[in-house]
Amino acid sequence: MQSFNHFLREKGVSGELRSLLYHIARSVKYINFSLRAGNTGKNQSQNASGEDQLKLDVMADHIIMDELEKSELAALIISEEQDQVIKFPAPRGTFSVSYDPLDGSSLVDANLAIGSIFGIWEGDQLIGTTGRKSMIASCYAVYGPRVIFVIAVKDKGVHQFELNDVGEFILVEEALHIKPDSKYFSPGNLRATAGNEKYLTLVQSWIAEARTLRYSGGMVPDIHHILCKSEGIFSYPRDQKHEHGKLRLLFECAPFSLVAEEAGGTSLDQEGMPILDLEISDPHERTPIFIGSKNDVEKSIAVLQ
Ligand code: AHM
Ligand code: MG
Repeated sequence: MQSFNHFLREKGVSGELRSLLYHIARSVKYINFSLRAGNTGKNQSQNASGEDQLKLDVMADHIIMDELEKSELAALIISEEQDQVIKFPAPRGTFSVSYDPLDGSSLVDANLAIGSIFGIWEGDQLIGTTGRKSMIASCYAVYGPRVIFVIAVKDKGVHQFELNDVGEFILVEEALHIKPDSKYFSPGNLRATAGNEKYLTLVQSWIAEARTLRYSGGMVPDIHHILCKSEGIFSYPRDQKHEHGKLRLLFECAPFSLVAEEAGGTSLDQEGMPILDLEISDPHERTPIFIGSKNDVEKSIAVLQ
């Protein structure tokens, strides 16, 4: 039984990064409690992208913000639920954290699995950099029947932890791996097939190959499924109304792209550019994403050109 702090210390992860991850993990425990006990209703407010917020979206955002402030390790944070970046006054650390406090909140009423996603960046400048240059770690939590916490550290792999009954995250699987070819598919934004024959052809080819469909409508459990089974592809292309798709570069796509690459998979935009090489021009910018088994993702992009 190894706690994540002990495990990461053995892997040579710095004390500062472990401490930041400890605070993130603490916020995950409080969010998990709020999900079980809190009010699942609407908040009568909208986030930076003009989407309706649940009370739980706002609560999760505040829990993370407070915990990151207490850590004194983050210089700057930016949340999917807030318009502006927040710069913490001194004493503060050298990391920036981008996060989606409650991804898949439209699934809360249906009681499907949802998650939180975090990107950890070096320095206090996100605009103008790329995930490849500045992201040093990312992590996500899956709130399902069990609470799972997955951490990717640059050049140190992807590792899965599970919350036990006494509130500790214990290692359950080391060095998660994504194989190059897969028999699963998780086709997001199928609405795009209405205006994009190439995406229709791609989805039909997955059906013709008799692949197994695994799609829940939540990016976190859908991509976590790929990590668990060591194979799969998740897609979320642009459509006529949304020229950059729906999913956000800083809060969702870049953190998961580090996870995918560290596990031996890949993550590309619709033109085949690695998501980790996209330059950040706006905190709330979006990008189409194709992520998972390397050969599947590359073949998919070829079909879409
Ligand atoms: P959210 O951050 O507002 O919850 O939106 C992100 C979620 C993803 O988890 C999921 O892949 C996607 O929205 C599904 O959206 P849609 O059903 O509109 O295609
Ligand atoms: Mg989200």
